[in-house]
Amino acid sequence: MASPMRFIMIGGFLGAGKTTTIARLAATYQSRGQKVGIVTNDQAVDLVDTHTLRRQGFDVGEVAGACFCCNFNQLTETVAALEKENRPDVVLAEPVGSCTDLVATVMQPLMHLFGEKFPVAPYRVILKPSHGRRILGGKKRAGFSPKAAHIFKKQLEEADFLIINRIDELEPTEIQELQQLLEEETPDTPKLRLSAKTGNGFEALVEMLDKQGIFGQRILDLDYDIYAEGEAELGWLNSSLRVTSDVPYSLDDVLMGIVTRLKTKLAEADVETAHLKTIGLWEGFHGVANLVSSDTPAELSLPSSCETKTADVVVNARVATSPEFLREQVEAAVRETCDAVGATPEFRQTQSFRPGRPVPTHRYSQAYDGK
Ligand SMILES: Nc1nc2c(ncn2[C@@H]2O[C@H](COP(=O)(O)OP(=O)(O)OP(=O)(O)O)[C@@H](O)[C@H]2O)c(=O)[nH]1
Ligand SMILES: [Mg+2]
Repeated sequence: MASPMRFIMIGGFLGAGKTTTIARLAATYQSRGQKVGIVTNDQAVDLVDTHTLRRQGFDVGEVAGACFCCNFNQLTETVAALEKENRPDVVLAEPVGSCTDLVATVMQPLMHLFGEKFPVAPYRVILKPSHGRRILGGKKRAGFSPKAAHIFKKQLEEADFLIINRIDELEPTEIQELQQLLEEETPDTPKLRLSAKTGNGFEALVEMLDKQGIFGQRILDLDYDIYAEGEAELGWLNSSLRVTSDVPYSLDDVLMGIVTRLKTKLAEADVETAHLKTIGLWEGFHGVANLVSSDTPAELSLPSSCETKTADVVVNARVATSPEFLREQVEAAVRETCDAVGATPEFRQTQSFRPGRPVPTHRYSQAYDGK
């Protein structure tokens, strides 16, 4: 039999740092001589994450149109396709950031149905400090409704271990405060501190993921009505467009222009952003801009340094508002940004909706005992 492919799933709320962590993990495993395959996931097509990871040279398969739990077979087929192409030693999987109950619906079925083929690593969930502080701290204006905040907490509850991310920008007292909030919520779960951006804390993470043992046993007690209603409070938008001009423009100005204008528009409407991300692609260049919360600045997380007359741009937005309003705001932000640099946008495809009720392919209500 071929050697097993280790399956590592990295969970966490929208914008927590999953893709950034996966890219760093993939590079780490490759430097050890291991082959890596990545599976991205979204409720719609045109994923910024898939483009971001492919542009970094990784083998990426995509489950687009439904989350892993509701399309379990597509997850295993996508892994099989990666296997056929260039058999990975490690498969890194990123679930949708508004999903929970992944132990019962993904890890348990994988262990039961494919255990020998895919030994499963500890399930790791990343804490997003901006929303973590507000939601776990019980702040009145946490940004999301109690039902959406419930999903955030349930994600933490099912983890084998937790990561406090973005320590590069947190004061020691802020890290301590987050650690304390997590201890109150999940006293029995080991916790690590990490900067997915700088790599600080990464060795401990890799060591933790290398652990052998029985993981993915924390099956949630979850009310699917609350879960579905919490998820449906988010407006979801994926849009792809081409931006052209007679004279070269700065691709980074376009990416940051879109995100900064959207930040202002959404703040004026008093709606909370879970994650706005946009990637610009042209020939060998790519750049990414993000906004992860209403109370943090827009960021050019990856400059393209590209001056061009043409580029393809993909916008993914997850915001606590209606999909119609979100679409209007995204289109307005794109048009205003293009006007400002003297370019013209041509929208190619836009999907904008509220996530539907999760209906898992499998759901294990008890942990599989290995028999
Ligand atoms: N300062 C800092 N920024 C980070 C860190 N990790 C991630 N980010 C930034 O946070 C933003 C979101 O990161 P992603 O890795 O895309 O988050 P994600 O969890 O994959 O987001 P979704 O796929 O939308 O749920 C990006 O702008 C990253 O550059 C970190 O450790 N420190
Ligand atoms: Mg991601």
